[in-house]
Amino acid sequence: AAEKSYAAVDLGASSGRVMVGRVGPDSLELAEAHRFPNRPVRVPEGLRWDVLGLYAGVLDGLRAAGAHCGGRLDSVGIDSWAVDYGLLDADGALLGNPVHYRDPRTEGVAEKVWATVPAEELYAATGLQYAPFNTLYQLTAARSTAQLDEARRLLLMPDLLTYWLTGEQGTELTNASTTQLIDPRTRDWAYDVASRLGIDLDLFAPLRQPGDPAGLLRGEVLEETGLAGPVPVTAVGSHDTASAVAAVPASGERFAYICTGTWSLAGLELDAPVLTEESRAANFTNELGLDGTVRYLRNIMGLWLLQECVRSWGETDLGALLLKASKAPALRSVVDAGDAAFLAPGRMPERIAEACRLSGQPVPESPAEVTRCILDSLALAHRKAVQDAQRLAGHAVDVVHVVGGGTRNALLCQLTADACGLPVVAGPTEAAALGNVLVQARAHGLVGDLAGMRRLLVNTQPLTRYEPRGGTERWHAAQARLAGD
Ligand code: ADP
Ligand code: LRH
Repeated sequence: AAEKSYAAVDLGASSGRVMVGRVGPDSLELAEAHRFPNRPVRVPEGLRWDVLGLYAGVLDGLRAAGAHCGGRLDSVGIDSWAVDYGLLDADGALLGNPVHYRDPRTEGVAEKVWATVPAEELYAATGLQYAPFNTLYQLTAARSTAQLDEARRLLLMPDLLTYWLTGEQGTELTNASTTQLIDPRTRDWAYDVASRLGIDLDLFAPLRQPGDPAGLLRGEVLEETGLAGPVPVTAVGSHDTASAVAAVPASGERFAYICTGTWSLAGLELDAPVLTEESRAANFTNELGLDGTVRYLRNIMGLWLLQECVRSWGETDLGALLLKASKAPALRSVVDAGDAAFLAPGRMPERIAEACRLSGQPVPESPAEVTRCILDSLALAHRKAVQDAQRLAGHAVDVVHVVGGGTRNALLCQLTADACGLPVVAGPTEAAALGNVLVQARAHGLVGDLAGMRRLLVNTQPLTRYEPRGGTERWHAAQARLAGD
């Protein structure tokens, strides 16, 4: 048949899902086969991912996906959050639970790294923004631990799950670019940085490009999922943000994007990295995208701030909370949503209140007021990232595409349009899964280049447009308040 069925496994920091994409030359439909929570676990040694639970969720999801298409899948692709990894011993067995990027083990580690490779040189060589959880810092924090000493192989999360499904090992490039061990100009390892920091690149499996074959589902997996073999696994843009950016339904080049979920990743798609000192100071990252593109963006704390508040309030009705927040006074208090001080879990309403108090603003009291403060702050951070990226890259835009779970939050989309003073086009919500599906379809010759993928999205996916309502000077003033001007 001209139409094919692909399973996209998309693991976000808050939930995992297995989606089924049906793709034809002019059609693209996405259905959810299975969704499961992704709950980090705190054990005595720190914060860990429940990787076996996630793998079980993937198997359940593949079974459900098969049921959607008569037991026949044309291929499977996996993407997940960045930077984290599992270590394998000489027999290929997993050593311990993968460490969560919010684990505090990397505190104070960057300074040690910079004593060997100064921060300026590191940026010039890797183009990656400073984040304490970059794999480079995680590996430095783990130096001389029994586990790392024992390790013979390191697999990033999507590569680890691919290995369990197929028995084959690789390191997919877009996600590898978040390790801070890749040179964004050569799109190959940053050999010099690694050797100066004593990081053994042989730990990594050979690089794979999005679209490369990544093996066949093992017999045992076919048995467990009821799928009819052979089912190939295809490397996709395995960094969830790379897949999401591939699925931004843009026409032309004058667009910014914001991938909103647990994080907000806001920036531009470029042909070449921006490695200037100014860009480093502004904490912009150059991650690698499809087809030689660079994802030039800034990490903003995102809906994590709200997730953590909702968790601490025990609130279950997000819709009602957002409705109340839409009626709360606008721009009363804002916090710096880019501040790494919000990275760790716990006590989020108190930490937000404290930040407002310290910057001399009214302290939000009710859940509706705190929620409004978070959404205003996110919109403000979106504005700043979109403005800074245009200036630093010399690349102007006239539309902002918002994709990911945050597109369900109409207030956030409208505030983002207002703050940026630009129209926002919201959707698709499951952008990462769509980008994942489209790269598989492309590997099978069903769709063309990135522009062709995007045309198909524009023609098939429901999108919502938000026009800016004016009043950008109020956002400018809020930004000044934050900077203490
Ligand atoms: P991730 O992939 O990082 O796990 P998602 O893209 O799934 O994140 O986005 C999750 C976020 O989407 C939640 O934190 C929540 O704020 C928002 N969201 C999900 N459903 C709704 C909804 N019905 N209304 C408003 N916001 C929602
Ligand atoms: C979003 C994401 C983001 C990374 C973070 C660790 O899920 O992949 O792009 O910076 O997780």
